[in-house]
Order: sequence, then structure tokens, then C-alpha cells
Amino acid sequence: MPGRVVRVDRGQCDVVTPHGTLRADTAFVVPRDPMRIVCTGDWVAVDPDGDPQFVRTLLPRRTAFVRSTSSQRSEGQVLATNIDHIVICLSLAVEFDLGRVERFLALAMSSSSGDALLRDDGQAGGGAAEPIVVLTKADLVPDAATLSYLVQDIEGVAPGVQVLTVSSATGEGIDIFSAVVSGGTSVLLGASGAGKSTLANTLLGRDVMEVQAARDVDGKGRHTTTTRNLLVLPSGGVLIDTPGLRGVGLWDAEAGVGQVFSEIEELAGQCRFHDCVHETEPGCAVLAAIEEGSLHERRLDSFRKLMRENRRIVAKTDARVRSELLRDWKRKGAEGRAAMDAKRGRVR
Ligand SMILES: Nc1nc2c(ncn2[C@@H]2O[C@H](COP(=O)(O)OP(=O)(O)O)[C@@H](O)[C@H]2O)c(=O)[nH]1
Ligand SMILES: [Mg+2]
Ligand SMILES: [Zn+2]
Repeated sequence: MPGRVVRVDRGQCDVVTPHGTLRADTAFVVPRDPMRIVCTGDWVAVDPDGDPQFVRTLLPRRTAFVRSTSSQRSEGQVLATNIDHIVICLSLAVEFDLGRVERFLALAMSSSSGDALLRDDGQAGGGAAEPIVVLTKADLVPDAATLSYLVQDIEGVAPGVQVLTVSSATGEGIDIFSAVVSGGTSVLLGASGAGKSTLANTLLGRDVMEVQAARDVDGKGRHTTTTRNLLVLPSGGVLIDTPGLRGVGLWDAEAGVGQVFSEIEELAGQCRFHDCVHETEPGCAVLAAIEEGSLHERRLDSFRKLMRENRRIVAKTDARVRSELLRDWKRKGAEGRAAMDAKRGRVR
């Protein structure tokens, strides 16, 4: 019997089937690979009448949002699957961390590739999920001009991405957001306290998800949502609420990083040298853009940082890339020594 996983809880999951919601044991599909752990949003096949009931098969995924859990262990963690919209929630009540937004976007834009799709044929999924940035708690912004500047800040780091402002307190922007998520499955991501669960409750029209106490004045919030939950919205669409994420490490996100920084990639195409690394090369279009103020230096730094981080993560799992990095590093080392010698007037 087919079903969709709406909640996962240590070895068990809740599955919605044509015959109602049932609790199924995942013992049959317990994998070694963390990418193959049953996740909220998964489509599965369950025994129609076992006692207890078991998930028999985990079906290939169309899309998956994956992060790496910690840079030390470097394991991928699948947060939601078969999603159409990735909603990055940011509170307008706290200062934006633009690097974090870029990081979320890079992961979102990589949601249709990688091992998490469980495809043996190596094919990509059916197109990446669409990222959306939702700025929450708009009621806490004193005036429209400030709000518009804040929106521009985000638009500057999210080329081509829709940016919405909402307030669960006043209802502002909820109709537009509701229309956006009315098609397909959406996942709410973002820091704890961003207002995700409140937003889910607002769309549901009733309090289903637990919301944190309002006494939390710093806006950071505590960790309350402990299990992910898939909710069917009355206005159409399916919503997955997630607990707050402290860190989101990149995971197999090179294409995503390129897309998030598309203006840098475009500029790079105009550099005089095709292998320009935009540091000191003559005729560098990227450095020229920084010089004339059309590209922020923070943006280039962030791009470099995320590219490096992604390569490091990939290197840990991919021996080929690792050896490439090593060779690169050795060559650089040799070049560095040669330059040093040249300075000192030595010849090798
Ligand atoms: N002023 C205001 N506060 C909000 C809004 N949405 C959520 N909050 C508050 O923000 C805190 C965190 O909300 P919660 O939904 O638990 O955030 P989550 O951790 O992202 O799920 C709670 O105290 C909410 O009452 C809003 O639109 N305006
Ligand atoms: Mg929550
Ligand atoms: Zn360049």
C-alpha cells in the first residue's frame, strides 16, 4: 500500500495511506547510508495488514533538501523530501546573517541532485525545488521605508529568488504566501524563533505546531519543534515544518553555489583570462565590479568561502577530488617556494 511519511520518530514513522494514518516500523529499510533514512515527505510502500506494520520500500525521491551535519563527521542529513518549494524563513526582528541566507539558497538550489534522491540510474530528479525567502514578523518593522531596505538587502543576495514579507500577527502578506505554497509540498526552514511554526499555524487556521514562549526577547528562541511534521493546508498544498537549524553545512552544492552567485559567474565570463581567480589578474571583470561598487566585496568573500567549504565536504567523501586538492596544494606549495627562492635570488 502506498503512503507518505508525515512524521519520523526513532525507528517508527507515521504514514498517511488511502486507509488513514498508520504507524509503521522502519526496521526493513534501516540503511547504513544516512541518505537512505526514512524522512518526512518520503513516499513509501507499507504492508497493508501487518501487525506491527512495516515500511517495505522507500521510493526514489524527486527532490531532497540535504545539509551536512557537522564539518568533522561530514555526514549528509536529509531534512525533507519530495518538496516543490523551499521556504527560507528569516525574522525581520533580528539582524540578517546574509552568509547564512546564501548558504541556505545554495543548498536549496542543489535539491534535485545527489545521492539523497535514491536513484540508481544516476538521473537527476524532476527539477530542483524552488527557493523562496520569507521575511517574518513584518509587524515589528517600524515603517515601510525600512522594510523596503531590508527586502533589498535580501534581494541583493538572492538573484532571481522571490522575497516575501509576512506577519502572522497582523496577517500581512499571508494571502500571497498561502497562494505560493498552495501547489505541491513546501518545507519551512530557518533558525529557531524565526516564526515557522506560527506561520504554519496561521495557514492551518488552528494551533497544531508548538510555538515558543513570547517572553523570549532576543528573538533567538528556544528549540521547541522536536519532530518534523507534514501538514495538509486547508487552502491547498502540503507544508513541512522543521525544528530550528543551528548550522547548515553545505552538502554537494557546487551547482547551487554557482547559481546563488550568478552575477559573479557572469562577471567571471568577462575576465581577460579564462582561469582568472579574481585576485590580482589584469583585466579581471570581478575586481573591476568591486572597484566601481556594483559588486560588494562581502559577496565575493562569501562566494569563495562557500566554494571552498563545498570542495572540502566533497573531498571528504570523494577520493578523486581529494587527490586533486592534494595535487593542487602541492603545486601551490612548490610554486610558493620557487617564488620565495626567486625573491632571494636563488635559482633551482
Ligand atoms: N511580533 C510577531 N511575533 C511573531 C510572529 N510570528 C511568530 N512570532 C513569535 O516568535 C516566536 C517564535 O515563533 P515560532 O513559531 O515558535 O518560531 P519557530 O522556532 O521558527 O517555529 C514566538 O514567540 C512567536 O509568538 C509575527 O508575525 N510577529
Ligand atoms: Mg517551530
Ligand atoms: Zn577575474
